[in-house]
Amino acid sequence: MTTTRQNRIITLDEFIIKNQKHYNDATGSLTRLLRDIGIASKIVNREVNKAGLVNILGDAKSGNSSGDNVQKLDLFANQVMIECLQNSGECAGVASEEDEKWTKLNPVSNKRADYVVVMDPLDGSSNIDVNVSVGTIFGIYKKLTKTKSGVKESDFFQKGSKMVAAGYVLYGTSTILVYTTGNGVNGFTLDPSIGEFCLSHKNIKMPDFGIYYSVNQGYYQKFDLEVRRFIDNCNDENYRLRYIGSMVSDVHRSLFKGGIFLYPNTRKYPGGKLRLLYECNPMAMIVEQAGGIAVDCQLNRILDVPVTSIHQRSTIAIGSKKMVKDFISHVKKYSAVK
Ligand code: P6P
Repeated sequence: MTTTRQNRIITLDEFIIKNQKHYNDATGSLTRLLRDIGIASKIVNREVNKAGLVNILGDAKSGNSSGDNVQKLDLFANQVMIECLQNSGECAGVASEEDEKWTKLNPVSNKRADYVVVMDPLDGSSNIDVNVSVGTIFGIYKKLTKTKSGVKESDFFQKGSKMVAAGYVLYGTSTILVYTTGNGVNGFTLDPSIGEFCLSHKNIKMPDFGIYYSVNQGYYQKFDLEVRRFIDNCNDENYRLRYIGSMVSDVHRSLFKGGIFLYPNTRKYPGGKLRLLYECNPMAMIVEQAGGIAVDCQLNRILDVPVTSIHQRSTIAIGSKKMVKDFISHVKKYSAVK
């Protein structure tokens, strides 16, 4: 059967190269970096998919900078991502949820490494042992340090709006890689029969509205009044509560079906639980590029929040334009802090 042009498979590599013209400095560096992240994702996917079969489950008996119990798969994903970024020769340094400090990479070639990467190598890892979706989140910045191989902390302390690319990989019923370089959002589903991420969701646009809201309702009594009133409104409107406990999964659903995901401040996390640098910012760039909105519970645009530490936490309300705007109006109406 001949494959007509419109049905032709477009792999992630082909798509990245084809769209290289959108990158300001189309030197191919960002292209190579994105492709190597794709390779790392395929390796992580292989292990995630057989986690139940290999002695890779269970607690790695160590905690990470967030104090979370670290599953062995977290460590594996972190190691694979760092190795692939090192091999790309395009990445000067990495900041990861799994490492207290950022890591300087020694580019394999003597060329200048222009970028730094921020990442949560395996988000939602508490779900691994019960076969629920987990994900990788990444963001890419052009480094500010002028020297060829130098990298400094300030290279990572850039606002989210300075990212040149952001993306996530969702290891679910299928494995999908969704990314943006600031010119729209595209999704690639892994075809295991050929080992390639293939374009499956072109130019993703987030619905302006949805019937789902996503928040850990178990903390309801600990939320501020304005958040509780917004949740009450969701209940009055008969919205459906969907909460997987994996940010990538919950935001991914909103991206395709519409909805809002909230992680407000609680007594346990007065500044919010999620990390600004490698969770909130990359997801916010993707959602904004798809037509949605991402703010913190003080109504600051997530991508404009100053980054002052690698594991800085943030509150977040992210999702469909109309639903986040409704959240914003509830905060303005009920917030004690005028
Ligand atoms: P809670 C996973 O551990 C994570 O970092 C996010 O992926 C997820 O949205 C959140 O924490 C879940 O937190 O407190 O509801 O279990």
